[in-house]
Amino acid sequence: MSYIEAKAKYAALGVDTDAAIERLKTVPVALHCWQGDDVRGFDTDPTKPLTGGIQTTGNYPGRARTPEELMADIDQVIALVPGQVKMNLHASYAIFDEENGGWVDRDKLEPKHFKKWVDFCKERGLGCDFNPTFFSHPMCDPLTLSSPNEETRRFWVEHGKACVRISQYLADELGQPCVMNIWAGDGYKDIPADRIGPRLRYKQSFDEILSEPFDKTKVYPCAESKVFGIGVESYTVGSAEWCLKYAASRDDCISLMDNGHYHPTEVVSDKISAVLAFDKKMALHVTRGVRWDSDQVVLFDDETKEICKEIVRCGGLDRVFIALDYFDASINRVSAWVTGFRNLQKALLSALLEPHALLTQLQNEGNFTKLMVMQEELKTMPFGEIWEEYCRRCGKPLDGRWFPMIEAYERDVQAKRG
Ligand code: RNT
Ligand code: ZN
Repeated sequence: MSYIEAKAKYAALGVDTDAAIERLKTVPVALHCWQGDDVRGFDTDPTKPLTGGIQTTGNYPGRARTPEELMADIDQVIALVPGQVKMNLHASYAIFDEENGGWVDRDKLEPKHFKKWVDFCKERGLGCDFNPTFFSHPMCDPLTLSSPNEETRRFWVEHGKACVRISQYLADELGQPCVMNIWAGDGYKDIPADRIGPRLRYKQSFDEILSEPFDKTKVYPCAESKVFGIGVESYTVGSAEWCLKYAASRDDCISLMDNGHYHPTEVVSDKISAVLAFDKKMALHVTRGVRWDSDQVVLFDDETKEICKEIVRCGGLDRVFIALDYFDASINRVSAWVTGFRNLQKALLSALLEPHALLTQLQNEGNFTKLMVMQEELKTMPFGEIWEEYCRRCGKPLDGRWFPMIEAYERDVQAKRG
């Protein structure tokens, strides 16, 4: 079947495939820098384990070890994915050199430590999101923003404020909004004696961080919740309720939902409309948890598709900041990045190709029989033809054509890394 024939099949349902393709081209999806080096960053000893309840598993060769290697790998990803890429950095990816005075600790970070990333983004026409890094650092005691130790808490508040200034710098330099996501793995392995103390200190710390001036039309702070982490099984300070309530309490902070951060039978696809019924904007981390928040590569699977359908159906393409968040160290890391990014694009495109008005009408008429039949038949529409056309119009390789390039890159570049 050709694109023309597939387009006609969709047109018969009232769906304009050209419009879907053009719309998707304009939707930014944030590419997480941390898939390339197993969340290690450049500001601490790379041999120390990750902390904060997150873990990478696997030791596939070819991890990026320097900013140059990471940027080269990101260029490979950009070459192989259709759609509008936006960068997403963690503070731990600050680049220190002689020119900017060398290493400083996280509470002393400045925009100049991200100048090379700004240059990288400018050369490629990308915006950039940002994340303070409240893990994998000697000042985690192990708590950070909720620590009862005032010296620890202050250090992390100062880090958060520095990150507000850096986020403002990224937004100003790149001319695109900067989503600044606050996630800290604060919590306890075992049953706490005091649950409200840490939550009150967490609130105070967020308030202090957000007291740093920023332009609310350009910088979007978020609170990312979590149900539990490895070693933090019994209690998480920044729980779902805490984060929703915190975001609701101010006009300059939004909710970020990571679909690995809920009980296994809960789905983020059902939560998006609940948040958008109240808030103008929200943010997502799209990942894939297998039995736990294992942060595996995003697939073109049911929940990813359902999340994207909800974004489209809620009119959320301009309201939901979409970011990827996974880290698999057991397969080629560039391939992992590309696979997840392309799958999210596929899910967004297939969501844009659904006759939402028609399906909603069936629901409202109570015609659940026909609704089920239509929903099922949509699954065998010639989506692959539209996807190929989208890749062609973005000037990016079709399925089947990009993986050989990864194999060549692995052989010529990644395999030569120590
Ligand atoms: C951890 C959170 C968080 C991190 C990144 C590295 O469970 O999902 O978003 O994955 O900040
Ligand atoms: Zn996340």
